[in-house]
Amino acid sequence: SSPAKRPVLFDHDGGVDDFLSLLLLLHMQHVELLGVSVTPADCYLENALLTTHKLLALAQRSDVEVSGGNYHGVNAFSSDWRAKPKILNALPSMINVEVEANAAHYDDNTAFIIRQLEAARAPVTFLITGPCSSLVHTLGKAPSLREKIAEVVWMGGAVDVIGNVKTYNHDGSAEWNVFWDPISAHKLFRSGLPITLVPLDVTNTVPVSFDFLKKLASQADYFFSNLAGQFWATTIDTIPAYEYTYFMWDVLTTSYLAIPNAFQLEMIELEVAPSGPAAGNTYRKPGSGQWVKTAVGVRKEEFYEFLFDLLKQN
Ligand code: AGV
Ligand code: CA
Repeated sequence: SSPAKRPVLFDHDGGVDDFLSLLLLLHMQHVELLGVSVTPADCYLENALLTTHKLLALAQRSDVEVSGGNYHGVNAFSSDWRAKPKILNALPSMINVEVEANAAHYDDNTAFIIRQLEAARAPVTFLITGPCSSLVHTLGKAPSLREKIAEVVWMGGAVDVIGNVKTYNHDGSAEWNVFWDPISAHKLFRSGLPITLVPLDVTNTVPVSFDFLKKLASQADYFFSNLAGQFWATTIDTIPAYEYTYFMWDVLTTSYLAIPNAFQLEMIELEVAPSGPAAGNTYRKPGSGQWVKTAVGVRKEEFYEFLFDLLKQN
């Protein structure tokens, strides 16, 4: 008999690498994807729900339930970034994929997450590749369900490196997923949940390079290698276009579920600035008691090999 699969709830925010993460999850042998929740942060929800349903249909997993959120963080992503992933729905491999008529239906993802956690037979891994608001609001409504969560794996933060927020009245110390809703991040760190954080400290070491894309294209006879290559190609025209800044943020975080041993991890006492010029900054605070398992390094070759292998799928 095959070993038990690890149940996973996935909460993403509709960026190109969020969808690449979904694509990986759908092909990980030891993952049982229970449901997908979309937080309307680095996306526009209608487009993100549509892309989510199309990818599920392509992987023949239309049985996986999807829900969208209706909470908007205090620090909005720019509309240029949010609109950009709509291009995914126009790609030749995506545009004619049929989905249910009600696919672009707005829902309350906290009710959805409650339903999913209640139904889960074993504690779930809660993977987040956007802001953590949906999980925090869900547990605010149903605190006892934290017992159904085995681990929170979150792409977020910048601990010993500078952040990627560049905006008015901000000192640049924060990473965007935390900055969007720093209050929720502040609560998450106080929740006592076991958190594994994948911050910019480690994602900065894995940019999306032309060498990587060339090698991926050499195996483009596999449908999902081809599709992933198309997705990554859309990120080359990032905003601003003269400064290519795309990294394997969410893809690295998702890969952690399959290749945890490729990561160097450190238990760190962290804190989040909930407001002010450093809002969303995740920093070391000895004595805070908020121990977070933090990814500080990854064996890059192992990670890239894993991706090439996993994407050999038709
Ligand atoms: O900060 C990284 C997070 C990841 O979850 N997102 C993008 C990834 O999905 C925000 C972000 C930072 N820089 C960006 C971002 C950029 N240049 N374009 C779009 N989103
Ligand atoms: Ca994201």
